[in-house]
Amino acid sequence: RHKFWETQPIAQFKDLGDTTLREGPIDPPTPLSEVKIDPYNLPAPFEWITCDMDSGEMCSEAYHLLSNNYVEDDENMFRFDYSKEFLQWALHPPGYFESWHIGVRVKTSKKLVAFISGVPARIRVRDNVFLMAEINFLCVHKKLRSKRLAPVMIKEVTRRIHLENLWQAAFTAGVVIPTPVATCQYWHRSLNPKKLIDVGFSRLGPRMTMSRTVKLYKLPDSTITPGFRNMELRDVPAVTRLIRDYLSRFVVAPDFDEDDVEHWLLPKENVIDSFVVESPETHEMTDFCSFYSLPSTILSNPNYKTMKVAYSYYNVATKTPLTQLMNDALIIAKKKDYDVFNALDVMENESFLKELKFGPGDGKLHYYLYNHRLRHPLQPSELGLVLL
Ligand code: NHW
Ligand code: EN5
Repeated sequence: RHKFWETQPIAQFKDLGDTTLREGPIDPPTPLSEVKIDPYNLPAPFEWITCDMDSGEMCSEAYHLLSNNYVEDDENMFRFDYSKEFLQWALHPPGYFESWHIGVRVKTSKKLVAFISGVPARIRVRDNVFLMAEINFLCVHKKLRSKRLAPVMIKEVTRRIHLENLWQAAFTAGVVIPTPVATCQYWHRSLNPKKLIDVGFSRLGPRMTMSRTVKLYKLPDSTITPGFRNMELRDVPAVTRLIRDYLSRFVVAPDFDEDDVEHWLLPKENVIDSFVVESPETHEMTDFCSFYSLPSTILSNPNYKTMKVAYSYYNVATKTPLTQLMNDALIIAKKKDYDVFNALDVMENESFLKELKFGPGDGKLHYYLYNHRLRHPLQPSELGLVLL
């Protein structure tokens, strides 16, 4: 059934609920001297490259490969359109390895036809922190699909990660392979319902007119919570404390330090927005919320080419009710001209989704760990991890 995945150190479907299996790493680390030194063989027309994503040209090539060939919804109406600035941000966290940004070119034409990337992250699973790779942006050009290139790319990124002495990885995917750690639901909150309906992203509900729908999704012009403002560099220590304390309650979550928070959570125009609530009286930092920007190309619509989409990222509410905090995030996203606000049912998100008029989408997101076994699958609410 899964000719490739059956050979990999991942929990197999048949292991689920087997209480004799221990939680934790599946294969032990091998001595670095035993890690294969040569890259895996690609079919003859192709060659490996390491992508310097600081180079404008390299980054543009990766951007164009992804914007034309990356993830689509099940009816091929929309395709993710990660921006160049987003890719540079996503691939350059503290301690990144350029060798983990891997391209495949056609030898003769030098055309980039496939990509895969990893970045390092400290991920806590229950009481233990593991140095892991987060894998993302696996993409094979549409014309080269189903030729078993993906397994070679996965083995090559694994080899390069092993060379840095890392032995675990985390990733998410829309497809089911052995074996999800958790399966999450996408939820969507319309901000620009007329456009969303025009492009086929959503539909007019039963017994609804366009004007009733527009009214249903109306939002105030400005945020409600006193002390709500953009996060700034000087907030990094307080936000780190807030986030670390909050994430400690989930089974799987990143172990963020101040450098991580500065990289992953400080606002970056059209990439990441983040906000704090600073008490006007005590100047205490009590709440935090954030969303990242991932537009989608609209495939074949005469009126619109692109849809602006905000994705809920990390949110922490200690004083402001979480629902009110997220409503303020919606207000800002609407003001910034986003068409829709997406969220997964991870962390405590269930608690605000319905009240804030999110509806379930037709997409699911499966979370995976490589070379790490959990005895049972997790509930989405036990996940404190959001991958881009
Ligand atoms: S998920 C997004 C993945 N990308 C896309 O969906 C873009 C559009 N699709 C494509 O480009 C986020 C191709 O369809 C791809 C597959 C390249 C997906 N994850 O080459 P073949 C990520 O980037 C397995 C894992 O013939 P193809 C996460 C499939 O099950 N495996 O297919 C990436 C089959 O194996 P099986 C996937 O359609 C995580 C084999 O690939 C997969 O031409 C990567 C077929 O290969 C997916 N999303 O190319 C794993 N999609 O055993 C990282 C298909 O079933 C693991 N497959 O026969 C950790 C590594 C690091 C470890 C470090 C210690
Ligand atoms: C790795 N980091 O299917 C990520 N999106 O629901 C890779 N559906 O947008 C894995 N099909 O339901 C990505 N509108 C896996 C997801 C791939 C993309 C995907 C889904 C998520 C999506 C939309 C559009 C569907 C178009 C036809 C959808 C309904 C919205 C409606 C708004 C009003 C309230 C009810 C819901």
